[in-house]
Amino acid sequence: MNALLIVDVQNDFCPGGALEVPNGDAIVPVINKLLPRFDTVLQTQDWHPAGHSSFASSHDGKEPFDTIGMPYGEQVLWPDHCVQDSEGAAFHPDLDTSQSQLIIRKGFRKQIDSYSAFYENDDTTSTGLSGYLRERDIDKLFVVGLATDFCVKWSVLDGLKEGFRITVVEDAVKGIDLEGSVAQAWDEMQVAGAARIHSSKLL
Ligand code: VGL
Ligand code: ZN
Repeated sequence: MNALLIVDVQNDFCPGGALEVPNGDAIVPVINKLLPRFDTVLQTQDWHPAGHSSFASSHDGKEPFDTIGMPYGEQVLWPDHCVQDSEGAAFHPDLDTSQSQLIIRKGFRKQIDSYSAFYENDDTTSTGLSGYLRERDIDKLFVVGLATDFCVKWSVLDGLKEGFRITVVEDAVKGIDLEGSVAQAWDEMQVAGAARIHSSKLL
């Protein structure tokens, strides 16, 4: 069984948002068009408490996009974004969320960031998504959303490790692109076994 996984299509990742992805909102109509092709639609929502450890503002002398060593490894520091219950954390108003059957919130533990839909950045704390998919006999995910080089990439790599087949819809993802990180993300995803297609192939 297939499912569509929509990663973090939230106001803060769209133009005008706190951590805007260039043209992030351009994927919204593409995703809406794909929805009728799927019986199962799942979403993730970046959902941080105020003062989250991934925010540069939580660390003296640090600026957004600096990096810092965390107990679980290197962490990029971000502008404050997707704070719980804020407008920035809401889904883009044009995204049709009516078909979404599950929304996985992530990044809600103050001390750990969480890019992937499957595991938090410590690579150990599970979101429970693998179990949900297995119980529902879903073995193949089509992944869309934001950002290609962070939450999309880590969701894809973890999903492959968990044994799911994964296809990334190339015109339904957009990236932040820090020093070539989008091209690198595509490399990593494809080397790990992800397929890449254009949405027109699904319509
Ligand atoms: C994301 C950086 C910080 C993402 C979330 O959705 O790709 N990136 N939090
Ligand atoms: Zn975040």
